[in-house]
Amino acid sequence: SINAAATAAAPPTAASETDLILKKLRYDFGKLTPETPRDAYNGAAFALRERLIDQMEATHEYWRKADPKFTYYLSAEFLMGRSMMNTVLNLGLQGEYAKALNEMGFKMEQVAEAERDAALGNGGLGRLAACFLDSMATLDLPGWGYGIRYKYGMFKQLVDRSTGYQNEVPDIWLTDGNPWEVKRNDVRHKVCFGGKVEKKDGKSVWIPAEEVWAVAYDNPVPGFRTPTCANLRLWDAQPLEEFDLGAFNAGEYDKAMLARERADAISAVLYPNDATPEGKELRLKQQYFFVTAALQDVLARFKAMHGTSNWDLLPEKASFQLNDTHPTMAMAELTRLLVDVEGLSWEQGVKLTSQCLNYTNHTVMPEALEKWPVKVLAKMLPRNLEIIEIIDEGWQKWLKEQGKSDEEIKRMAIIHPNQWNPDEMLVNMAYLAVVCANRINGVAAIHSEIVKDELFNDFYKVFPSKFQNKTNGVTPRRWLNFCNPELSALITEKLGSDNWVNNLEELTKLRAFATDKGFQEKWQQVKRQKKIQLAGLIKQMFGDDVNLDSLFDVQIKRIHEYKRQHLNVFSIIHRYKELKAMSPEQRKQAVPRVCIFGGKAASSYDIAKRIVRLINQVGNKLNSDPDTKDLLRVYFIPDYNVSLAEKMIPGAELSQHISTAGTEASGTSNMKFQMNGSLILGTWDGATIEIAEETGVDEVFIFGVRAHQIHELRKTRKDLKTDPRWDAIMEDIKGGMFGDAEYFKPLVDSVHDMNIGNDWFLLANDFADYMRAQGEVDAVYKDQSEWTRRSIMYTAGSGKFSSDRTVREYAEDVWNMKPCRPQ
Ligand code: DL6
Repeated sequence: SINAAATAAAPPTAASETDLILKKLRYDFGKLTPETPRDAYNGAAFALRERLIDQMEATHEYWRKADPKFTYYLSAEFLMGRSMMNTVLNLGLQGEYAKALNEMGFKMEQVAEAERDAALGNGGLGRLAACFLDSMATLDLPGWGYGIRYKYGMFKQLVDRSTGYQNEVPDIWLTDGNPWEVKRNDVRHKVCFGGKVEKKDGKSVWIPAEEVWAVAYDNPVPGFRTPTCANLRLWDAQPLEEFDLGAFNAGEYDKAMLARERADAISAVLYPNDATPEGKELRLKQQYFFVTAALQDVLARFKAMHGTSNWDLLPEKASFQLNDTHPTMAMAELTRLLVDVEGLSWEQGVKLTSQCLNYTNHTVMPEALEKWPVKVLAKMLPRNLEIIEIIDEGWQKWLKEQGKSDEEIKRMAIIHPNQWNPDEMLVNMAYLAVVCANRINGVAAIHSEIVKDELFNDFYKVFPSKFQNKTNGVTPRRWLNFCNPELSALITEKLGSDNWVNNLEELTKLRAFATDKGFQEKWQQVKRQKKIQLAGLIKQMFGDDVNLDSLFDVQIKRIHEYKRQHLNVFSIIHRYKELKAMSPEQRKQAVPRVCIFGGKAASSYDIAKRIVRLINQVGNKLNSDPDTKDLLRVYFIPDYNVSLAEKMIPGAELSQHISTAGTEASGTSNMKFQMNGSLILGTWDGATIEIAEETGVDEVFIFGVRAHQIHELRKTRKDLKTDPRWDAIMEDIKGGMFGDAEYFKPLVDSVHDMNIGNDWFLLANDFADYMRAQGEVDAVYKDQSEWTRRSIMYTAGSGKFSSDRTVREYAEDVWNMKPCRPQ
């Protein structure tokens, strides 16, 4: 709303933050004063962006001169969440911005709420990548992230309140503009697809059928209390020719736009991490697209610095971390670029590739370990396929020379028949990565053992020194300091400084105060405050007031059978029935609970969607039952994302991490909850085991079978005599206690009817011990002093789980690089 008189007013000079914000608002948005929080956000964000760009440019100028070794983090997902508060706080500008926004009539928190989440990730894997970037910048480690600038992020989850169904709609996150990125029109690389490979003078020459541009968008990543500002470079696909005028003039309008549409599709949407055949080709295209763009970019930088005759220097200057199998086409692509484009010998190309590339495995789920049909690769990336074939041939030959049996060689072949369809040959991308990578790691101690002993055991026996563990971590800036300022202030007051934000191990000093009554009281007051805020969110979303004396019990993560949200909801059903059977006097002794869930089910994951609906339907029944509603509530928070996590985690008193032992590679929300003093109800799985070791195994409510028992238990599951309470719950659901018995039948059958499902994730085996642990939770909660002591012990034990520690370990053991702080 520009009015003529106002526009004629003298433009503000950028002397103060207020002036800068108003100037941005005026010239970029045509507004003289911010009328809404979104206006204030626009002004503030674009003002901050200028500082970020200055800092990023200064960092890169410094690094160009200092020429340190770089690490490039290649990931199909970066779950960055919101940027404004992170920027303000990392740059140390909270005072200035709070004041400036106040002068305009806004609170900073309210303005921050106007930002949309950048949800370019499914869950833990993408969020880990975001935490690592924060830590790399904070530790002054020269590092860049590379990924895709998806036009549509992770889908928006809608939940129909009355029926409980999940629906998905696109997440159109860029409509209002994105102040946190800079388009680099001049930074672009050609990406080719399809066509054929021809032999010329004994060399393979790829004649592609389709070409697009990968155009760079830079997203500055500021470190905390350092001048270092790293970069996340995301690629957008653009057609080489915007539009075919010849076709247009001939009236073929669709054909005229075809190139644009095909390019658009590549960077259009982040796929949900399920295992559907649909879109497989497009997914491969996406993966190759960002991988080759990143590699070309790095090689161009290397050549600019070191020329074209110093290729042996490459491993001293560049290390790549491949985040799961998604970017593992890099193994063939770097060889292709070095050999076919730069003219290196095959031997040198392959050697440099394996010196520079490292692979992190994030899952043992076979469906998530990508395998590409040879047919698809032949059509889309014929030269890469040829390279993989040569690598595989050499690999098998080498294995033979090492005396491996035919059976072993068959098991370790990179290209092998599809287990379910022997006529189809597949390229096993994880095997390719393991064969070619310099280092391979899992993401928690138990997971790394499984990687060595089961998943890649044959390979581990061949090169044991390649394998490592790097237990995950999360950034304490976002996940404690920023999302829980109240607890952070209390910690800082007690420890006498806030050095812990950069050195989380300092939190161990809190152990000395865990039984101090005065400190416990202050700790409880903070938790109460955070519970009030979380209750406010429930009120805002559902219109309900919840009993603040209830135990706030939270399970937030992607919905998956292995994560076992259904085990949680089954136990809630049992609790409900117990409460119903109690007399009013007995009920007075019960510990009230508010059970809060959040998480998206992949759109084509049928059972996961049924779990979402069951949680909602249980909530619908329980929350309106006058006998129990003061003692037990269930809420499913729709569209769970990073900014909701920032609100839910600090308010939680208990969090559940109840995956079947050996299935959750690490988990990272468990670390965030621990930092915020939430107790954990969990299984012997992923990083929960290490959290228990750090906190004290007796402090954690831990239950269930161990990973090494799983194989045997699966074989004998059909003979298991199930707990009568379990049987009753199954009958209740099948009997329609929560409506739509037909709809819930497949879910119940999957864990209960051994003729139909097989309870692969062993819910029934763990049920009784889970109920025991739940009883222990209630008993400890009745003793608030003991509960608070444990809560302090959790935070005190969380130092290990800072991503600063994880990234430092990667830098030392994998990347072999040192910090380089701009002076
Ligand atoms: O390492 C980050 C994160 C772990 O904490 C989770 O336990 C694990 O499930 C997740 N893995 C994936 C891999 N998925 N795919 N596709 O998301 O990684």
